[in-house]
Amino acid sequence: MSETQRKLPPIDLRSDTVTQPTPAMREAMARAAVGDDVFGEDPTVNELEARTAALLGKEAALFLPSGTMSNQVAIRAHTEHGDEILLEVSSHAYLYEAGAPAALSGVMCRLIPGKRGLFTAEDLRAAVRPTNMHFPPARLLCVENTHNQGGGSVWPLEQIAEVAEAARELGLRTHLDGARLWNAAAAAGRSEAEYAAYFDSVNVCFSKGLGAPVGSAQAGSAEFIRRARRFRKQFGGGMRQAGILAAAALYALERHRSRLAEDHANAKRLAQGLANLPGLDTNPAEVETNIVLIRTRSMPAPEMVRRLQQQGVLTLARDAETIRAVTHLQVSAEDIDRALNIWAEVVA
Ligand code: TLP
Repeated sequence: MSETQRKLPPIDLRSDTVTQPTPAMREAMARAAVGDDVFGEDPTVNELEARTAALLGKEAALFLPSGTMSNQVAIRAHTEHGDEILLEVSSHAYLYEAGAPAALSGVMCRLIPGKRGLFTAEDLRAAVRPTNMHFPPARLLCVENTHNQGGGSVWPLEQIAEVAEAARELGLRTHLDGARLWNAAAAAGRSEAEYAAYFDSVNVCFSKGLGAPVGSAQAGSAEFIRRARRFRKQFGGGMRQAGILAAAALYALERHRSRLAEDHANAKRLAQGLANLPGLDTNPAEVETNIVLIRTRSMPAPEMVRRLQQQGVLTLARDAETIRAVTHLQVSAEDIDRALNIWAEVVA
């Protein structure tokens, strides 16, 4: 390691969840008017909920502590115990939420095979079982956009329309895990509301690409959000003077939503650089947003992650042969170039 590299802070590409609130965001948090949100009296939370509902073109929204709770409150509010929900095989709500659909909602998960997290109306139809006393009733379809395990893949709006139409014909309710819907909208040149229009409920996260420290929101009809609010309380997510957190989310919506294209350009820059290195498989054409998947041929992914970390580049091993790198607010183009230099040393 060179002397200059040793002195520089690490480049953290593990996730877009690692961002630190900026000084201006902290000031907005300190200034926030607050009240008891369980009583509905926090003006800043109320403002954030109204703003999120308007952005997504829904009647109402609900502020929640995390994307996981937001997805799971949606699943609980849409279903009864013993129902079946349909999700893509590598979706976050199925893979990475600690078994919550079974534990909290008592539902069966039926998995839809996908390509980079996306599937077709035909795939959905093939997965839904007919109405029959022996089968759990299929109740809810969950879609993820962008798709995390798909490498930040973006659903074309037309494909969403076809899948949503099939879901309607099959009598399914629909939920969108839009933890990174902001990124999808920016990349597709669509509004978040255009995507949200196809779903009964939508989760969005403020603590990923937007850079707020905490918080997600769920949007839907006023009636659905009333029901979701009860389950948020039941799951222990009723917060009190949460306006301090909502202020960060509002700040992030105003100031950071418009800069996501920078993260996408940096992810592309990283993928293009990595594509030129030996022993790695990266496809820059598949990098649509802020997530880069890198297949490691020369050594196991966890070993490469360890060596990169020693040199000040933090990444995550997704599995034995794939590394995930995510760009965000606190990663610059210069950081990407520095990371590429270090990566070149590691594979050499
Ligand atoms: N994803 C995190 C980890 O949990 C893997 C990450 O680093 O990407 N939906 C999607 C699509 C997500 O990617 C995540 C978080 C969530 C939901 C859950 O959000 P949180 O972490 O706020 O519970």
